[in-house]
Amino acid sequence: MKGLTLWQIVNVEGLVIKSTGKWCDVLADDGSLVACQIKGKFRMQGIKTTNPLSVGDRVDFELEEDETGVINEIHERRNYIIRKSVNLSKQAHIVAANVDRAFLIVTLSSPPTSTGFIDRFLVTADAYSIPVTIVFNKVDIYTEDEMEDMEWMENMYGFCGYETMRLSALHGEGLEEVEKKMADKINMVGGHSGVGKSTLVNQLIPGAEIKTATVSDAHKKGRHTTTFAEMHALPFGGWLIDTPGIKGFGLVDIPKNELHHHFPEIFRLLPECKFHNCLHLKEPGCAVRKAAEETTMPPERYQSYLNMYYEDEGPYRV
Ligand SMILES: Nc1nc2c(ncn2[C@@H]2O[C@H](COP(=O)(O)OP(=O)(O)O)[C@@H](O)[C@H]2O)c(=O)[nH]1
Ligand SMILES: [Mg+2]
Ligand SMILES: [Zn+2]
Repeated sequence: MKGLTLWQIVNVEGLVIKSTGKWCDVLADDGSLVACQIKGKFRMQGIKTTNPLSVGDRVDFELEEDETGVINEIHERRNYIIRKSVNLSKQAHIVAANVDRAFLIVTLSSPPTSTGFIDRFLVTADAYSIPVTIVFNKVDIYTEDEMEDMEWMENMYGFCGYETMRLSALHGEGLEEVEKKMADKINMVGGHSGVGKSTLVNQLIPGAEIKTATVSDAHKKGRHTTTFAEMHALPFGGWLIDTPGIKGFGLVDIPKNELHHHFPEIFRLLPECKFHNCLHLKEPGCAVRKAAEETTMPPERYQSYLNMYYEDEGPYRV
């Protein structure tokens, strides 16, 4: 903390870029990196969490004489992603907070990504209030048929209001557009295994895969854990959340009668349905069913909605 004496420091503000339980790395607003601990109890309403804070959190802390920090305030979150443990139903783990955008990496082949998976991802992201950009990767290897399928998906998701991009992470084509979108924001990347997430991350941050010890490691006791998310600084500004082994958001509770809120093109037709509480199933005068039948909205998306509504027990998982 250059230029400040201890008694002048009441609260320093910063961003949590790594959190492994008790200790975390906080990038203070003056640019210094401080290993911080949490003081006292932080509780979230409604859920019990195994970790009180996560990467992406903005915090206030006080600097101690040994140059570590003590966190005394976690700022209100714009959004946060939680992961519920399977066996302890009430326990949840906060994976990341204040995420600005998710990039869903999709491939038409090797491996193919189903629209069912894409739609589930979009629904859960929307439930978290996280905007999504759909990135079609490996465009360098697509056949003519696959290019046509991609164009069809671009049109469909474009109609719904989603932004799409084309990328060849391996060769760097389309990379600049992704970088522009990520700059100065907190970003995350999702998608099936094998679609090119690691390849993209390595293009964005050369050497990102090489894990280096950071300040909080020196204060940590016990075994190193790799299940916590980290934030990598993007060389062009902004952050990339690296969540080991995560392809989506995990579980999210969406009441069945609210599922249609998370299909933007369905939800915007609701005022035209005969009943204000129409769920677009068998109701008479449903504008959504009519639009799907007349293909003035993508019937595939309506089918996806029905699949999720009828087949999924919920909570939803991607
Ligand atoms: N042809 C081609 N191959 C790619 C591209 N991006 C990634 N790959 C390859 O796809 C495979 C899986 O990539 P990886 O980044 O490990 O995927 P992840 O499982 O999502 O992290 C690797 O063999 C990559 O070289 C691309 O744009 N074009
Ligand atoms: Mg990978
Ligand atoms: Zn309806």
